[in-house]
Amino acid sequence: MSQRTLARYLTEEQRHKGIITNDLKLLLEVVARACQAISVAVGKGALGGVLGEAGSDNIQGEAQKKLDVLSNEILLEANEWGGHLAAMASEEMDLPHLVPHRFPKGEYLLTFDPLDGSSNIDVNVSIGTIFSVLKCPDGADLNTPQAAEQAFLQPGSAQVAAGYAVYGPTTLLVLSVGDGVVVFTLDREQGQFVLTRENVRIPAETNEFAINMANRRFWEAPLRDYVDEMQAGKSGSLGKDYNMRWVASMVADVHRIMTRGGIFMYPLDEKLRAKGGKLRLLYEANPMAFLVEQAGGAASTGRQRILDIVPERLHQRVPVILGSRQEVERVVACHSP
Ligand code: P6P
Repeated sequence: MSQRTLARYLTEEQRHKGIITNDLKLLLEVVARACQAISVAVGKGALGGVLGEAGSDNIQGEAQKKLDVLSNEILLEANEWGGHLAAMASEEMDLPHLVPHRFPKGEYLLTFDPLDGSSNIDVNVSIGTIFSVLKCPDGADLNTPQAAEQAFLQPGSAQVAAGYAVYGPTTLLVLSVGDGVVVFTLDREQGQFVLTRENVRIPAETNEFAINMANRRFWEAPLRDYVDEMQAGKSGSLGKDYNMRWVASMVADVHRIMTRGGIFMYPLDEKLRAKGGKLRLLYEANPMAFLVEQAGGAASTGRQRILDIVPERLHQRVPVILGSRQEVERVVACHSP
């Protein structure tokens, strides 16, 4: 059987399921091509002169890596001209980026973390691009970047598509348009993404958890007690031994969970309480929550379903507990009064 490329998958979804418009198909193909370009830049590393600091900070007050800035520029330039987008928002930009007047505007909004896990770039650990697609509300004020922010403040349940690329031993594109989760592998010789896995399902149970244990002293008691029980293994109340992984690259940790199950936790902790959490809602938590739920998993702040949160700010942060549904539900239950 001939290979099913991304273009063929999207065409067939459009033809048979009627859940993809031409503009959404173009948007996703453009984003995929941008991820291919980012994959090439990431793969060059020191040979491409793209390692190290860019010498600037983003709105998060985080020092930007050269590849953060380059990846952001690749996504902006790729998406400006197609006529499928009204505006974009990125972890690396304070305000939304409006489609320039010289290009037609479309009906979609795109948010992205252009290169997530960039602290891992210089140590050659998997990193990735996370993206989320929303419909632009009718009548949205897109006259200025400041005014355009309001259009993005939609709950994650309003997403029409979400995905991530993971730049690891292979470059993968993991995508959902609301019809389950599929995985494409980049065929570097042909220069296109080829469908390699359909109907991704996250096992409901797991014995593997992902959390940065160095923050234990800052966690709220319910979460701390739960993780202690995971560490207690068979002799504890959970009655089974657990394994732990922490890549410190959300895309890599989430992809492991999409592949074999697990629970990923970046909970609220005392040093982050004022900020609301570590991970950003619009372009990290929401797209990952959409994908995880589409694969049968669950995604919560510990107290609320992530996809139900109505954002108040573009770069709002939230606690994230996501992955195998039974495990997430147990963690949520331990937060219940
Ligand atoms: P820590 C990467 O900077 C990131 O935003 C996520 O990809 C990752 O899960 C988390 O931060 C790692 O945070 O505190 O363990 O370095």
